[in-house]
Amino acid sequence: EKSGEKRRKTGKMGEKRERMMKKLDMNSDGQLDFQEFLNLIGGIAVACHDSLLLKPQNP
Ligand SMILES: [Ca+2]
Repeated sequence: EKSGEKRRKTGKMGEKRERMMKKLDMNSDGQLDFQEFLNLIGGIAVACHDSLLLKPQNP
């Protein structure tokens, strides 16, 4: 029963994570190096920056 729970946990979540990894893992070594990590952070920063720009600076 415990192993079944573990399998369920790695199922959908693992798939989603794997897909994200493939997108971020540019040299396909299965892990994020510093440059790939920066791309992830950069993407988040751009998304935050865009959402900040949508807010009116002077109400
Ligand atoms: Ca990599």
